[in-house]
Amino acid sequence: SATTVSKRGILIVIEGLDRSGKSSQCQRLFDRFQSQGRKVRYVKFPDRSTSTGHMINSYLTGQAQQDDHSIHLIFSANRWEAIKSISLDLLSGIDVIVDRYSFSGAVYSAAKQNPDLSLEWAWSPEIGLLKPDLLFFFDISSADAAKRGGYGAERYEKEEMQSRVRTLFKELFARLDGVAVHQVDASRTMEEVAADVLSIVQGTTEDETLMSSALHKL
Ligand code: FDM
Ligand code: MG
Repeated sequence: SATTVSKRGILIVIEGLDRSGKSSQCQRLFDRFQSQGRKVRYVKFPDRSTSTGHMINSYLTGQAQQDDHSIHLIFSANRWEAIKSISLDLLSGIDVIVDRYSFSGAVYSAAKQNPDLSLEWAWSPEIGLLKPDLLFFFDISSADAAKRGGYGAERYEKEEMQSRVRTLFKELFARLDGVAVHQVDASRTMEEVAADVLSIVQGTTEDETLMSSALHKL
């Protein structure tokens, strides 16, 4: 007459620069989990399919202009509108793999060098979102990243910007309490990176707590 309580899913986040291989590794991990029979969902931020996502897409492709603060909050809203569904999935035992999250949100905006937009300010709207159970930072120099086929035409896809983003990622991770980061050397081959990611994922035991905790202030 034992009651079976199914374990919740784990929230895995991969962060990094453009061209660091995040999306390929998320896809690999997703396929791997599926082939193991795990229930898994893949989420990418920004989610360009929603109405906030349309605004973000127009901004990134240069079709629309936005105040720096305003677009920042829209990126954050794009996560907040998804978080209920993510937490319900986690509670029902689905693992969720997330390609970019709050950390990108804070550092890309802070990297714009708008003196009114500090890293602290940029982090604030993320407070209260779910904390990842497992956080990866794919580290690659902006020069090595640029060698991978060059940057595209979207806003932020410039080497100078990417280099500031990389510095800010490291600053943010150093300053955040209670968020453990697994830094992965993303300049290596897909296979080497995948092997690293997998060994870290396999070494992670499911959290016994019912829900993951929240992101806190800087
Ligand atoms: N980006 C991404 C932000 O500026 N804020 C955010 O909150 C997020 C999630 O948008 F340059 C930036 C990072 C990148 C651009 O992301 C589009 P993708 O991963 O290249 O689609
Ligand atoms: Mg991109």
